[in-house]
Amino acid sequence: KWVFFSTSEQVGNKYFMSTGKKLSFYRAKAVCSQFQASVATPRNAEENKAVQKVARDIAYLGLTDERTENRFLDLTGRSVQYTNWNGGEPNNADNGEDCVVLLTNGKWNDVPCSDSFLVVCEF
Ligand code: GN1
Ligand code: CA
Ligand code: CA
Repeated sequence: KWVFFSTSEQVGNKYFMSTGKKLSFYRAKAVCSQFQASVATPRNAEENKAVQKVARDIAYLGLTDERTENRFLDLTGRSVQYTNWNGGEPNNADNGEDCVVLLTNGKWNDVPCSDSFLVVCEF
């Protein structure tokens, strides 16, 4: 199945690209893996800005606290240094928010992993 990546942003040797499609987190991971890429995980403000530019809507980031509540790990299982939570987040609303999205203002919010959001991969 063909997947087209439209916009891209480069920071150092990292490229962020979006397919423009909205998927659950599970499917977002699968799409990025298919290209030996991973779901975008900004490590600093510059990378966060780059993902914000690529994402024309609310987009998944490659972080979850599904293993231990309120301990957000990247997809390799490491804890992260850089975070950019929106005010009041993460709040694990309805006891069921273990995935993370980048809002259009660049801030982060935890959301249910089953909800569909834009896929941004990092290469
Ligand atoms: C949204 O719709 P509401 O208010 O129950 C959001 C939460 C945020 C909250 C902030 C699926 O929840 O993650 O913490 O707003 N839910 C979704 O007020 O985006
Ligand atoms: Ca959670
Ligand atoms: Ca939330």
